[in-house]
Amino acid sequence: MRVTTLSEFIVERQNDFPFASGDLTRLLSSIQLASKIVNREINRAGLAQEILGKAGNENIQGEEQMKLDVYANNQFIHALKNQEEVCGIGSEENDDYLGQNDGLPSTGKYIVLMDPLDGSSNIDVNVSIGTIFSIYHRISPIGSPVTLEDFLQPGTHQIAAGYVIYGSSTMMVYTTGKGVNGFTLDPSIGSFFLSHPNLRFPSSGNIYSINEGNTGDCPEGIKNYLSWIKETDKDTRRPYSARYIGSLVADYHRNLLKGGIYIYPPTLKAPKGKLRLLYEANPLAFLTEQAGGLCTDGTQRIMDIQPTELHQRVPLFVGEKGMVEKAMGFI
Ligand code: P6P
Repeated sequence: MRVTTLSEFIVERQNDFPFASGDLTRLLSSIQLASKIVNREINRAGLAQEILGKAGNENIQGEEQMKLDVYANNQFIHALKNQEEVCGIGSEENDDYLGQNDGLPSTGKYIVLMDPLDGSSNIDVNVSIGTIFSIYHRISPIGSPVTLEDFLQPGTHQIAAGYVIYGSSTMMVYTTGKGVNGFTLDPSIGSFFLSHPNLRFPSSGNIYSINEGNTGDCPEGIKNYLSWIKETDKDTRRPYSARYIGSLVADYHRNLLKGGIYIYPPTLKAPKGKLRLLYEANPLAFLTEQAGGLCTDGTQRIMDIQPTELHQRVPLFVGEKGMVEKAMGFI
């Protein structure tokens, strides 16, 4: 079978875009580059912290040791700035969006929203973590300063979305609206290779991912659903299997490959859920629908939600279509 690298794939697929001038190609390639740099730092984080913790707060190059999520944020911002295609960046790590005052060109056509390193608290215990990104065309005129409205677009306007999972292997999984494809990094070469073409949610899965410790104060319907999935019924593949890593990208990726549902419900502590609409729920929703799944806030399609704030939170029900529909039936 011919082996395709991510770079070749991006170029081959740029023709999916009418009038593609290669700028989305360059944007996706800059994300690829930053993910390789972040991957390298993550893989030595434990080692670096162990050794460098004794040598004071410096890393091997003598630079100030940064928290990895700040490091990842800086790397993705730097890579995106270099491409001149991006006029605005919204990041989980930055209270406000980045625009022309932060060195981004007003001539850029694209908006990028990202969680540069989700689940970073898991690094210290060597659990998989991830980067999540979402790409839009700007709606303000090219050449003008980027505006908040450029970022507050519904998920249906996304032109690309994806994640990088830094796990037992490092993978990039993304869509531009023509299906979902997964690429695995060969660290000995430094290239991502197409390893999971045309990913689809299997309908044979029965994994459910939720923090059961949070469900004491969640809506009654969800408690009833959680009782239903624990009953024994072969025809509906029950009881389901509980798998919850506490790292969104890792839980999502496993459920995409094996079939399952991830739920972060409204709780007393997080009445609107914990996860962020713009750079967690929407990109995963785009991937999910492209992979034949369903992604809602429990009542409506995530991608139909009109955002009102950069960091707004939403409840999240995401995964295999039939499983999500069943869960929604209990709410
Ligand atoms: P809880 C990590 O902090 C995160 O944002 C997601 O990666 C993860 O799925 C979720 O929060 C875990 O939250 O409340 O179960 O610890």
